[in-house]
Amino acid sequence: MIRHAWASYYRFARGYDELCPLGRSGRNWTAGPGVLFTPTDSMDTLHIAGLHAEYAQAKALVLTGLDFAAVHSPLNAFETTIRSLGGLLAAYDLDGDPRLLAKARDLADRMIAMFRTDSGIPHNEVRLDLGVAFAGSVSLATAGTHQLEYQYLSDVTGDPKYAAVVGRRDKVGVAGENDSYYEYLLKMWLSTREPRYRRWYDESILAIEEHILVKKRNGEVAYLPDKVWGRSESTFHHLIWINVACVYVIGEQSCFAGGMFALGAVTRSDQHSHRLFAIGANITRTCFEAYAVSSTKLGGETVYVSDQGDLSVHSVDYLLRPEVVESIFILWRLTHNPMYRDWGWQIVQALESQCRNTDAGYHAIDSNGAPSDRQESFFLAETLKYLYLLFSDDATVPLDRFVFNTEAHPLSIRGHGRRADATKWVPIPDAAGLKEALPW
Ligand code: DMJ
Repeated sequence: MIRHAWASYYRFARGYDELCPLGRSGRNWTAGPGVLFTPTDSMDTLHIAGLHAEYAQAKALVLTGLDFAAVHSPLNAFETTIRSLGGLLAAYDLDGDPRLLAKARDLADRMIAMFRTDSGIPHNEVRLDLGVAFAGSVSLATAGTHQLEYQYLSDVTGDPKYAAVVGRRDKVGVAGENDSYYEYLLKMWLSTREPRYRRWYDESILAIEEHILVKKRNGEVAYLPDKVWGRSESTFHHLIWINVACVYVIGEQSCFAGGMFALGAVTRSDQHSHRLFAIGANITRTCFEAYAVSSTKLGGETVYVSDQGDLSVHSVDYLLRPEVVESIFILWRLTHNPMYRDWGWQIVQALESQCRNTDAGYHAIDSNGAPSDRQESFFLAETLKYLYLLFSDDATVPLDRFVFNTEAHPLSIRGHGRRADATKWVPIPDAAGLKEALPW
C-alpha cells in the first residue's frame, strides 16, 4: 500500500504538494511553487518500511527540488510545522544526513517571525520567501502544536532560539480546535521529562474527563464531542435533536484521543491511571465501532451517538485520515491484544476495496460515498505508517525511544538516538531565562 501510494505520487504528481488520484495529476496547496508536502511527509514512512529506492526518490526531491525561498504564497504555519518541519526532522533523525537538518533549520528560520507577537500566541500564516508572518486563523491546536519540533531542533543544533520562541506560549488560553495542544503537553513531557508539561497535561486530562467526555452503555461507548458554552456542541450540526431524543456527535479527528489517554495513563502512576487507560481503550473501541457500522467500513467525519449509545454514520465522507488507526496502533503496542490487529486488518481491507485506484494511489470518499480526488500527504505520513507499525514488532520505532509528532513523524526522545548526548540539550526556558534566548 505504501509503495502504491508513493509510486503514484511519483509518477503523476512529482514536484507538487499532493496527488490527485482521479485526475492522475498533482496539485499545490497555494498558488506558485509548493513545499512538496507529500515527499516531505513520506520520507520517514518509506525509511521505516525499508523501501530504500523509494526513500531515495523522496529524499532527492526534497534536497534538490524544495526551495523555501521561492514559496511566495502565505502558508498555514501549523500544517507547515507538523508536516514539513516534522517530516524533515524525523527523516534526519532516522538517516543522520546533515542536509536534512539544514533544510529543517532553513524552514524554521523562515517561520520564526510567527512567534514575535505581543501575546506570545503565534500567528498562523507565514510567507516563507520573506520570513514574515500574519495572524491567520489561530486556534488552541494551531498555536500550541510547535513545541515538540522546535525543542528538538534546539537540542540537535544547540541553538537555544527555537526552544525560546515556543517556550513563550505558556500564555495560550484560547478555545477552538484544540486536539493536538493536549497531545503536545503529554509528548513534550515524554520527550524532555520537563515536569511542568506533565502537570499541565494531567490537569487538562482530568478536566477533559470531567467536562467533555461522554460515556454511554456503562462506559463502553466513550467519546469527546466539542463543547461550547457548556453544551456538547461546536456548530449547529454537531448536536442535533430528533424527536426529543438527544443525539450527540463525535468527529473522526477526536479519535486520536484514545491513544493519547492510554499513553498518558501508562506513564502516570496514581489513582487515576487505571481509569484513564480504560477511557482510552473505550474511545478507541467507539471509534472503531463507528467504522464498523458505516457502509464503507471507514466511518465518516461525523458520527452520531444516540442516548442509548448506538452509533450511526449518516454521511460517509472519509479523507484517508489516520486518527482511528493511530489509537489502534498505540493500544496494540500497550496491550498486545490481537483484537487491535484484527481491527487494523479490517481497516486495511476497507481501504483496499473503497479507496484504492488501480493505477493511481488512494482517493478520499465524499459525503455521498463517491470517490473524491485527493490523496492527502497525511495518508503516507500517518495512516499507512501506523498500519505498517501495527503489524511490525515492537522494536520498529519503539515507544520508549520515540514520540510521534501530531503528523506521525517519530522524533527521538532525550537520551536516545540523535538526542542521546545530554550536554547538547538546550534547557527549556523559564520566564526568567526567556528574554536572553529570544532571537529578537
Ligand atoms: C493531520 O494533518 C494531523 O494528524 C493533524 O494533527 C490533524 N489533522 C490531520 C489528519 O486528520
